[in-house]
Amino acid sequence: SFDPPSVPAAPGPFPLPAGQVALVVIDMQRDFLLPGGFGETLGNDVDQLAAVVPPLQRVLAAARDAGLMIIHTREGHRPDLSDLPPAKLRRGLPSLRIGDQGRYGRILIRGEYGHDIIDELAPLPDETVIDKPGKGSFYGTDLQAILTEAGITQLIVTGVTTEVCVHTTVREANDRGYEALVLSDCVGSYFPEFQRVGLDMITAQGGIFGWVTDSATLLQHLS
Ligand code: TIU
Repeated sequence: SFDPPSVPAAPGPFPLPAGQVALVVIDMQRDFLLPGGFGETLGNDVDQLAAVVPPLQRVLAAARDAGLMIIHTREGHRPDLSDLPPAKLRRGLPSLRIGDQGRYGRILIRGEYGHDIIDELAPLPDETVIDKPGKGSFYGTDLQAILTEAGITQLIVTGVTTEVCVHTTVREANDRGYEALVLSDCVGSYFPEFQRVGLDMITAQGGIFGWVTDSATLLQHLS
């Protein structure tokens, strides 16, 4: 019998059928990773996310070499804020709100320097960039249509933050019938305990909404 390629993961092997796998890089934007961006205005220590960049650079390079579809997402809003629900604008006690002028342009607004992806992980011209108004990558976007058109069934999910946009995206993907593998060292949280528990939540109950492995294990099995 013929077994499709797979990669060791928790709670079990994650299938990597040829031509059906995409790498998803979530919200690796200056607004979340650099001081002076949206993440810091919310009161977070952005240094917590820096460790994700080197392993994610290696995975992105390997995925490009392997010919995987590459999808980058960016959380943000139209300059006129017409896609920003008042409830999201009002949320929390940030030092600057979405749309306010910050160090890198207007906070979380499309077209601004801070909204774009960090130089280390800049998309190539033939890669897909999804602009999303929410935490999930499916809500309010054409991601599902793009995946269907490309025949993708398996998502390798990376980016920030683990318990917010990564979780929301993986849960949305699971409910839509996709299988999602989260790379533990390629996702990051501002909160170490949320990173640990966020990963545990995915694989508990027999993998209730996904799989988890690390970048070194994936790189050994990506060809
Ligand atoms: N605040 C936080 O942890 N995350 C977000 O607001 N968005 C993403 O996770 N991208």
